[in-house]
Amino acid sequence: VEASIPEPQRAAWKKFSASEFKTKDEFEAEVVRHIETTLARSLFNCDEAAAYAGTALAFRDRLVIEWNRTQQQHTYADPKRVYYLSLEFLMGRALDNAMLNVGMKDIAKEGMSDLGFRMEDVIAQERDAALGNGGLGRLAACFLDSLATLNYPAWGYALRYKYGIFKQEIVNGYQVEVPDYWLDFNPWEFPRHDVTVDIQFYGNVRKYMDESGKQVSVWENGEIVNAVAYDAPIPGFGTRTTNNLRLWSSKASKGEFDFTKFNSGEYEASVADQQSAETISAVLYPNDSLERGKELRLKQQYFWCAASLFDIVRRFKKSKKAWKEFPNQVAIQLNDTHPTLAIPELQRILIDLEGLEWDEAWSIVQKTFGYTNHTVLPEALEKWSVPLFQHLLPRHLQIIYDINAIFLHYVERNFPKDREMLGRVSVIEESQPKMVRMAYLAVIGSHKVNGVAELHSDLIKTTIFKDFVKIYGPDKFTNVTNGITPRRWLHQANPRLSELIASKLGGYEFLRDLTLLHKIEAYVDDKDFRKNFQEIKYANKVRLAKYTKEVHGISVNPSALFDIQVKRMHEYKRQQLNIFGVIHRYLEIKAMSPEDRKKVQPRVSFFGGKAAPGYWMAKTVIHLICQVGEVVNNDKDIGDLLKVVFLEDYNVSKAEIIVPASDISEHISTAGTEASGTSNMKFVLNGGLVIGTCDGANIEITREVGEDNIFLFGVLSEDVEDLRHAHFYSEFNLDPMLSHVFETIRSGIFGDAGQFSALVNSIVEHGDYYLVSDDFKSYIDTHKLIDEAYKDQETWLTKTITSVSRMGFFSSDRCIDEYAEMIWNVEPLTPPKQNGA
Ligand code: NBY
Repeated sequence: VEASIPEPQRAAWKKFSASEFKTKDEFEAEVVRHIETTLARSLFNCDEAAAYAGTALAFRDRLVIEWNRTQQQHTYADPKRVYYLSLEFLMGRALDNAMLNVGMKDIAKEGMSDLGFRMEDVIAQERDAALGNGGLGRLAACFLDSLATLNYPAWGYALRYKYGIFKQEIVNGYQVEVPDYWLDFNPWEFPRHDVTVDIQFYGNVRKYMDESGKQVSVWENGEIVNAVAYDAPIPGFGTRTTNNLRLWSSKASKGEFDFTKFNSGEYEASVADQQSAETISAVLYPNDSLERGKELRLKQQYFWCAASLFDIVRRFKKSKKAWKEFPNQVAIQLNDTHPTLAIPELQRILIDLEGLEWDEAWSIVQKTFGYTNHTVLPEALEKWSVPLFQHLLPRHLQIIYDINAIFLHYVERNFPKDREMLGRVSVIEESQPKMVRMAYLAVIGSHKVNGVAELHSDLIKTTIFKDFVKIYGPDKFTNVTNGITPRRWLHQANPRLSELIASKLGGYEFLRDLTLLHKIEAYVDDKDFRKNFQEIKYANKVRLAKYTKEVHGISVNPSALFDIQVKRMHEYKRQQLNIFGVIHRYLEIKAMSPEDRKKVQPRVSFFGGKAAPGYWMAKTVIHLICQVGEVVNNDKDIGDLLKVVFLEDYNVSKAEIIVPASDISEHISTAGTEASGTSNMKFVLNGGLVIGTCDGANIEITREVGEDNIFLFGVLSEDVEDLRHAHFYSEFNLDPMLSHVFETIRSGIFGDAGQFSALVNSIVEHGDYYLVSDDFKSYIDTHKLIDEAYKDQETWLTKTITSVSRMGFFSSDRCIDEYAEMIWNVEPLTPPKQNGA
């Protein structure tokens, strides 16, 4: 490539090519230059926002240099690449992460102080990039961090939503949703106005025979929307590799205006067309577990899949390799079923546009895709109505019917005795209207399907994909237990703990190989280490207490046991079980003599999480938590013995304050419903213990840390079906403690009881689907054990240190290496040494 550029120009470029700041002075010079010239501000009007912008731009320059270098290296070496297709990337803030990954935070901190600012305040100026709902989106973000850190040539593809997940305000104890317009100032993205793709919708399919007698399909007419690429650099930790996250933004295809309309006097109409095109990437759907079948959502999915595949295919074609090499150059991972349209889209590109035969194309498709399932909840499985599909994507519907016909034919030949099977496994559900089952299409079009924790991966094989295991054999299905990046979730969120660990392990290598943590188990009896460890936990609790006071006006005692449940609000996650437990605790304390109260272990119960805007039951639970807080926090009998806090607008940056401050965190889903959970890992890694059910990754956490270091309770997943059944067919006996809780709610002390009746009735009258009544007693008993255990601070400390030292397995680096080996078949591409390039 370089040889094509004449020597004099090459020399000039080399001479003036941008370089990275290396010293504090150079850093300050860059910040001041950016503030004065890029932002056109000065010493006299430089506030914290400007200091943030200057710092971000200085680091961005560094990132861009390595980003360009990485992409050039990848273009030149042309290795097999991984493409992670996810409609969500819950990235949080970028600056702190960039400073730590590049390794210049200390220098920057001193530089900022010279310029009159505190780094924490500067970092806090950044808005979260909140392009996700919850665990699925955050997992994608952790994966990008690991992919770059491990030097895998990888790209993420998503949508550039104008509005991320809504901001949650609590007004009079109710959730109110406020739009999150986050793009006012975003130094981390680079518009690529030259990288665009035209995306087609609607229209019709014309079929004809060409000269050779081959049947040809042409998708014609309809509407064109333009996709514009926006790129963000993803730096690895302690490596020069800087990967790319490409976000697509939608735009009217004829540029600013439709000039025919414009010239014929339809100015408003032409602007309206433009806005309708821009609507496609306007907003992230805020449902984390319910598919609502909205046309705009399907449009988003196709827009994003088509743009990404066009881009991937364009890159592949530059290498001039034969099509059969495609799966050796490209691995595409589908993060849940949201990108399943990529399967028929690639088939369409290969047969309609590139002229491949069906079978050859289909074999390429199957080898290219892998599909990760994140849920077994029936209401979360994506289905699209056939008439909607026909209208929006007529050619894709034909291709899906063909895929299905060939598949069903295969099933029929191999399972001639099981006639029912055809209806069960068909991609088309024979309902009114007919529906396309996206998960089945994803299974059929991929070479591997994985669940996200052992139990979950077992469950998908025995429930939703049972028939597919018979059809394809068990090897198509595998497990990759989720992980988290220790860079953000230890080093960044808990710098003092990271430093303490580094002081014992002789450096920060554990952040690149988290299994090294096992070596700190040797210090579990070391007096100084224990003291420091405990002191850091206390300081993190003080930080959360301060935040709680400042933001919510509630004083909490940092010496109390901090009990935290933060995650999306959902009946299956059972925040209702938690708040019923809190009410029970309150009633118990109220009933005690002053003498007995002295023996009570003081607690603060923290909750946080967003409810999907249309999910009334989840909103009711938020309201109950807030109302219970009002009563308990103002009850003079109770004082510091119990506080209840609902932390508003839980998000990634708040998690970085909340997670390191727990003594106990709650992961209490009905067994078999939480695919993995990932915050459970974050809490334990930061020196907290878990109360949890035998569900998702709790089971593997138990295996790693040992049964003595976790508080498990509740029914097992294999018993859930029978218990549900029993609620309808035998007498429904409520535990007297739970009855008392319900009576108290009905008494109206937490406000108008009417608003909580649907919640209580879902248990006492409508079958208690999530088994709150079955698990209530063992939940309460387990909290008693926790109170007792916490009183013995020495033993508690031993449990937490031991647990931290055994969390090495849960790094997303381990997880990404497993994907690379078992699913993608890709190798890392090591960057050149700093000066040997
Ligand atoms: O994915 C979560 C699982 O509940 C959790 O157990 C797991 O640890 C995590 C990572 O594997 N799933 C999740 O967060 N799902 C969503 O956010 C989501 C978002 C959108 C839709 C469905 C689910 N949707 O249908 O639009």
